[in-house]
Amino acid sequence: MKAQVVRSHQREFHVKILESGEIVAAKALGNLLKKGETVVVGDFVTLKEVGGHFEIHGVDKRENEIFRIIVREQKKKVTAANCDALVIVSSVSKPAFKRGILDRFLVRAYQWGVQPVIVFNKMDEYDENVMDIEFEASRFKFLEIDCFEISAIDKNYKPKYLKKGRKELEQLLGGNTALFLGQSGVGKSKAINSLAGVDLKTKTVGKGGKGAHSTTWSEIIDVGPFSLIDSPGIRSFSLEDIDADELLSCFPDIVDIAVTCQFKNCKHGEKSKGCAFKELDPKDPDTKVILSRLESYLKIHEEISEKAHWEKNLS
Ligand SMILES: Nc1nc2c(ncn2[C@@H]2O[C@H](COP(=O)(O)OP(=O)(O)OP(=O)(O)O)[C@@H](O)[C@H]2O)c(=O)[nH]1
Ligand SMILES: [Mg+2]
Ligand SMILES: [Zn+2]
Repeated sequence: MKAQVVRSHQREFHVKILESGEIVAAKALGNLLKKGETVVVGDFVTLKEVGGHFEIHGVDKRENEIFRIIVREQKKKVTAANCDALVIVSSVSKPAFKRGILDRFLVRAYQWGVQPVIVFNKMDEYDENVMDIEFEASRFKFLEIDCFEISAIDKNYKPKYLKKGRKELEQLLGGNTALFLGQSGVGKSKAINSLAGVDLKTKTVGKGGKGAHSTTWSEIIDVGPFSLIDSPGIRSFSLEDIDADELLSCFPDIVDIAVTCQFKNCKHGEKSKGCAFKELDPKDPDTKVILSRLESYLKIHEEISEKAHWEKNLS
């Protein structure tokens, strides 16, 4: 029979039998995990009942994978599969909003091939003097990414700055399996609790505004109208496993302009001759948006190129 993995913990799994909706514990056949293959949350599997126990006998081809390459081991580590949407959560108060981090999560979304949406959380603590949510959301207009403003602790919070809030987010999630991603402490678990009406563990943000980890492994929460996957906050924002040449394709809004630069190998820097980004009309508000995305791109590009250089020097 067919089932979907809804929870994984080391070698133990919980799977949902598709036909009955029943959730049962199952073990994966040893050779399934030995071949370097993994069984992860979201996987559709073939389940067999053997002597009163359930065994996972095979994993279906995945629609997409949430993964990282462990550079040192040249290995791909998959943590979830078959996600319809990636909900990137950021906080507008504590931990402080960081534009660069949001852009880094977006790079991952494009690398994985999963449609991202952005949720600005903790709007009950929003302060216009600290950040400009309208500008931050406008940075994604050329990517056509939906942005939502919510408060995970106040269900009645109505959107004031963007057009979309909790109601629209729930609509978008309808029928989908969405993976929640974001820095530790931004309120992923809290938001899922609030959307799903369940009680996942959350933890108080420490004095420094740095979130303390409280989510340790992934599971799918079946809410009925939609399914949500919580994930531990990512501490390391390193994109070192992404190729410097591959990075541009993870900035679809930048690519369109970059291909019109005079020279194919244009670095898009201050002094780059014939660079299309320098031709943009400084009076056009869209220019500010594009240049701010370019800034992120250049920063990440420099970082991953340096890394490659450093590694080359070692060998
Ligand atoms: N004021 C306010 N606090 C919130 C909101 N959402 C979450 N919090 C608080 O922020 C803290 C962290 O929330 P969590 O949901 O545990 O954060 P997380 O993103 O799941 O963190 P990790 O599991 O560590 O990755 C908790 O103290 C929450 O109560 C919100 O909308 N407004
Ligand atoms: Mg959490
Ligand atoms: Zn250029």
